[in-house]
Amino acid sequence: MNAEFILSAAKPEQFLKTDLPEICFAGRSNVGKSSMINRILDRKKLVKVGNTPGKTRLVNFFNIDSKYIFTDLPGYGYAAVSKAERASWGKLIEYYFAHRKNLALCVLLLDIRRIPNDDDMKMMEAMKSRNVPLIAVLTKSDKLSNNEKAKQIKIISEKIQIPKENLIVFSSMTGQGKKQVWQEISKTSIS
Ligand SMILES: Nc1nc2c(ncn2[C@@H]2O[C@H](COP(=O)(O)OP(=O)(O)OP(=O)(O)O)[C@@H](O)[C@H]2O)c(=O)[nH]1
Ligand SMILES: [Mg+2]
Repeated sequence: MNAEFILSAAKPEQFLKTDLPEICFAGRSNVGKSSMINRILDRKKLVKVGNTPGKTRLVNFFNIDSKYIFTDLPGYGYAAVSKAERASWGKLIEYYFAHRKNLALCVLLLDIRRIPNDDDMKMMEAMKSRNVPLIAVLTKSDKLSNNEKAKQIKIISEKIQIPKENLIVFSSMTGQGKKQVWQEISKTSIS
């Protein structure tokens, strides 16, 4: 599979112009968005992975086999971000979900170890405001024991009101969940 970085956008005018079905990845800063994209494409360094949270500040567009566009959205909830930056992030995201015509699938990433917070719930609402499928992916599953995982899956499922069976448990380290993610992606189309 050919995966290629196309462009980074700091403002809506710079968003990629395309008719391909687009899959967006969003979640808290440091949740593992960039790592997930690398992992499902089997490309170690296609997307920069940060040691410092808040690494991805721009909307990054990738062309996947001229079949899909993957969009890595900038993370939210990073404390050391100025008010102005937060506001510009908000505008960018709002615009993205309001106007992205080719949006075909939203992927909400949640750290399996955390209870989704207000920011996560707001992101989910933004995604739901569009009538496109939404999948919730619980990242960093390698960090928990099976017991702890089961507990967290239940808590998160109740909080975000998505049945447990529909949550995708994922690890960029082990590749767990990769197949399920591709199953969802391959169902996408733009109506
Ligand atoms: N153990 C483990 N670590 C992970 C996993 N996914 C990501 N990480 C680590 O978590 C940190 C953040 O990962 P990124 O992929 O940069 O996260 P991001 O969501 O893109 O972060 P921002 O771009 O800052 O919003 C990095 O140190 C990754 O190596 C995972 O599945 N398992
Ligand atoms: Mg990132």
